[in-house]
Amino acid sequence: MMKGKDVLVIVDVQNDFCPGGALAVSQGDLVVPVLNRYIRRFAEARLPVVATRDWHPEKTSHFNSCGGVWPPHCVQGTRGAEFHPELALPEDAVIVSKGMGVDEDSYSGFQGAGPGGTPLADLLRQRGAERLFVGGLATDYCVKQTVLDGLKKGFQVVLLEDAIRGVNLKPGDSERAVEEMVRAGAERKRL
Ligand code: VGL
Ligand code: ZN
Repeated sequence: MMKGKDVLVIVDVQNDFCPGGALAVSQGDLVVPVLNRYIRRFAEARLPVVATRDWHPEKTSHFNSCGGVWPPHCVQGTRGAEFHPELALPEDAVIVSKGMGVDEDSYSGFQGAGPGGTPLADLLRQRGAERLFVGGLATDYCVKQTVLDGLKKGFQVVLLEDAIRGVNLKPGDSERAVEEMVRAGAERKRL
């Protein structure tokens, strides 16, 4: 099932996207126990774990307070921007931050950077990644864009279907997002 060149990519499992948060995704917290099982498997196999985070400044055109569509969320340094407290990230998980600009949406983890400002694609290539296992929040935004970019950049992608939840601004957005990812070449998988 997993092999040497696999990397687990956990997208934006942050308090603000979970129930009670500023941009809560319905049942967003339910991805946590599923992802924790993948984290354990990857850690036992000594395979890398990457966690992306939405990491916004206080003022950004991404927020409805500045002309965007979203209520302010995941502001750098706030509790809402922290990873869900039960997400059991390994010590050596690579954290990738995105959405730091004042004039960008940056839904894709591939628009983000890790330690030293290294872009996600470079971090993955440095680790020999060939296949990405992707789960997290939100299906119809950051998960979708991260999966589509990963495929464009030549990675195989396994979409962890029971470890994703969507915003669904319009009913059905998440289902359509999954279809789009599969059409683009993602493989779907459940625990
Ligand atoms: C996201 C909406 C706004 C996401 C981030 O992580 O999917 N969605 N910012
Ligand atoms: Zn955001």
